[in-house]
Parts: sequence; structure tokens; C-alpha cells
Amino acid sequence: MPEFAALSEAVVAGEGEKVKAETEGLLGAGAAPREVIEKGLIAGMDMVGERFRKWEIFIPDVLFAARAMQEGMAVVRPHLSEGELAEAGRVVLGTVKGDVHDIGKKLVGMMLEGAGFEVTDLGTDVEPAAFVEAVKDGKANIIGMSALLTTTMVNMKETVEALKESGLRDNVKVMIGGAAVSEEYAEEIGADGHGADAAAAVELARRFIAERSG
Ligand code: B1M
Repeated sequence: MPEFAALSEAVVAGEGEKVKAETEGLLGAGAAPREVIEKGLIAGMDMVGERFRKWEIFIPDVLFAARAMQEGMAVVRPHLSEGELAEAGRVVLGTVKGDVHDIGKKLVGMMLEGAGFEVTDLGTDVEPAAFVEAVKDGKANIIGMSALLTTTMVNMKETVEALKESGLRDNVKVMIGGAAVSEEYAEEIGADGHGADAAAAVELARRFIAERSG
């Protein structure tokens, strides 16, 4: 029987082919899809997040790991029910209006997927109305906005205001991040939290979901 630890280690090492093989092996041996995600893929990404936080590994390592994890997710996904997919939470991510920086936001998206979240990435230069539409379409219980420019961070506030105006603000948690913003700014604009890096964003998203369910 293949082991969950071997899958986690393959994720940490960023070995996509090995991740796929270990994932298929575990499923073939009768492991539950949810278990493969939690004890194998997510456990691996948790280790990656931890090492990234301690500066033991760097952004390229995280990207390789996240890509490898996604290869494993692609194998497991068809085995999951719709309910199981939605369980961890749905995050809609975007870089705010006027801003095209997306490297950090993509990293956040990959880490969130690694943690089992369903992620819709609206891309860059995202209008407040597009975030609102995504909430209306039921794609989000968490909105995640990124901004790298002091000139565009104001559009996070615009988005929070647009959510309020549409009456949807209480339906979602709002998380912000990116080099231009801070915890203080999150408070100032009425967001629910700030993630200093991709690992912190995952922790925050998990906290939001835990609060919602309990
Ligand atoms: Co631009 N740029 N740039 N740029 N760029 C910065 C941000 C800048 C600090 C450079 C500088 O002057 N020292 C400066 C901003 C100054 C300011 O406003 N304070 C700047 C500028 C001025 C500009 C232009 C205006 C330059 C010009 O044209 N005159 C222009 C603006 C274009 C626009 O957006 N409208 C511009 C353009 C570009 C490029 C297109 C060339 C390119 C972007 C390519 C791309 O992203 N596809 C670029 C780049 C690469 C940078 C730097 C060099 C690197 C940014 C980056 O990717 N960092 C940057 C200087 C720097 O930071 N050293 C700079 C790596 C990334 C992993 O970190 O994005 O911070 P970061 O993400 C982190 C965390 O912040 C957090 O997690 C990530 C992982 O730990 N995080 C979140 C991010 N989003 C999150 C969301 C969350 C939670 C956490 O929840 C939702």
C-alpha cells in the first residue's frame, strides 16, 4: 500500500510525476479521495508553507510544490463529489483594478488550492463589479484581493463598498494582501483580514471557514 507520507514528500520536492503516481497508487489501494487530499497533498503543502515561513525554502520551491500538488489534485478531483469540493470553501481571487502584478496572487491561489479550497482567479485589473458578480454567482464565500501599488490599493476599499452597496457584504469574508497593504489597512477599509504571505493567507482562509462552521 503506498503511503501518505511518500505523497507529501513528493509534493514538498515538487516532483509532479511522482505525486501523480503516488496519488493514483493510494486511490487504487482504496484510500478515500478526501483522505488522499488531506493526509497527502495538503499535508505536503502545509510542510511547504511552514518551511517557506521559516525561510528554509523560497518562492520557486513553493511554485514547484504547488504545481506538483495541482497534478495530484487533477487525479483526485474526478473522484470527489460536488459537496466535498465545496466543503473547504470557495475563494475568488483577483488583483484589483489598475494593477497587473500577479505573481504573489498566483502563489496565494496555488497554496489555497493546496489546502483544499476551490479557487476562481479573476486575473488582474479586476473591477469591483466583477468581484460582486462572482459572489452573486455563488463562486465565493471568501474574496481575496491583491494590490502591489499604493495607487491601486484604494480599489480594495472600492470593492468592499461595492459589496456593501449590493447587499452582499455579509455573505463573504474579505481578505487582502500584497506588498502595498497591511493589517491596519484591512481594518481601515472594513476587510476581514490581511495575509502577509501565501502561507498566512491560507491560515486566514481556514480561520474564516472554521468561524463559519462553528
Ligand atoms: Co512593478 N512595482 N510596476 N512590475 N514590481 C513594484 C510593486 C514596486 C514596489 C517596484 C519599485 O518601485 N520598487 C513598485 C510599486 C511602488 C508602490 O506603489 N509602492 C512598482 C511599480 C511602480 C510598477 C509600475 C507602476 C512601473 C511603471 O510602469 N512605471 C508598473 C505598474 C503596472 C500596473 O500594475 N499597472 C509595474 C509593472 C511591473 C511589471 C509588469 C514589470 C511586473 C509585474 C509582472 C507580474 O506580476 N505579472 C512588476 C514586478 C515584477 C514588480 C516587483 C519587482 C516584484 C513584485 C513581485 O512579483 N514580487 C515589485 C518590486 C518588489 O516587490 N521587489 C514591483 C514577488 C511576489 C511573490 O510578492 O506580490 O508581494 P508579492 O506577494 C506576496 C505577498 O505580498 C502576499 O503573498 C505573496 C507571497 O508571499 N500576497 C498576498 C500577495 N497578494 C496577496 C493576496 C492575499 C494574501 C497575501 O490575499 C488575497
